[in-house]
Amino acid sequence: MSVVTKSIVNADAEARYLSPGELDQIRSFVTSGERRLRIAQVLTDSRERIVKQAGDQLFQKRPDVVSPGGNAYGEEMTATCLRDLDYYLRLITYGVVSGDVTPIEEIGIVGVREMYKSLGTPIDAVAEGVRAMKNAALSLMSGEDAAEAGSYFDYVIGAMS
Ligand SMILES: CCC1=C(C)/C(=C/C2=NC(=C\c3[nH]c(/C=C4\NC(=O)[C@H](C)[C@H]4CC)c(C)c3CCC(=O)O)/C(CCC(=O)O)=C2C)NC1=O
Repeated sequence: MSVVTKSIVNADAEARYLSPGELDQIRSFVTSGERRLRIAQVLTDSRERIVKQAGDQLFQKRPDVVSPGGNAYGEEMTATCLRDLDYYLRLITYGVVSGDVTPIEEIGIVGVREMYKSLGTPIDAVAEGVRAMKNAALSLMSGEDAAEAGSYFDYVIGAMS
C-alpha cells in the first residue's frame, strides 16, 4: 500500500481528517515522486543490459549453478534463471514507483524460500544475482537516485539472506 492509501485507511477507520504527521509523510512521498519515476524509467529502459550483466557476473562467481548438476545448467534453465532476475528487477520498479516494498514482498518474497527450496534452486545464488543487478543498475545513476534505488535491491537481498 502506498503511504497515501495507508493514511486514508487509517484516518477513515477513526473518521478523522489526515493528521499533520500523515500529511508530512504524503508530502515527502509526492516531492520524491519525480526522482522515483526517473529511477523506474532507468531500470525499465536498461532492463536487458542490467539482467545480462548480472547473469554474467553471477555465473562467473558461481560457476556451480551453470555446471552439470547445477540448477541453472543448460540453455533452457539458464534462461529461466535470467527470467527470475528480470522478475525481481520488475518488482523492484513497482516498489520504487509506490515508494514502498509491499508490492515486492507480496509478489516475490512471501513464500520464496519454500519455493526455491522445492525447485532445488540455491537462494543464496539468487540473492547474489540480485546483488549483481544492483551493481549494474546503480552504475547508471547518480548519488541520490542510486541511494534510493539501492534500498529496494537491498530489501530483496536481505529477504533472501
Ligand atoms: C514474479 C514472481 C515470480 C517468481 C519470483 C517466480 C520464480 C520461479 N522460478 C522458477 C524456476 C526456476 N528458477 C531458476 C533460477 C535460478 N537457478 C539458479 O541456479 C540460479 C541461482 C537462479 C537464477 C538467478 C531456475 C533454473 C528455474 C527452473 C528450475 C527447474 O525447472 O528445475 C519457477 C518454477 C516455474 C517456472 O519454471 O517458471 C518459479 C515460479 N515465478 C514468479 O511468478
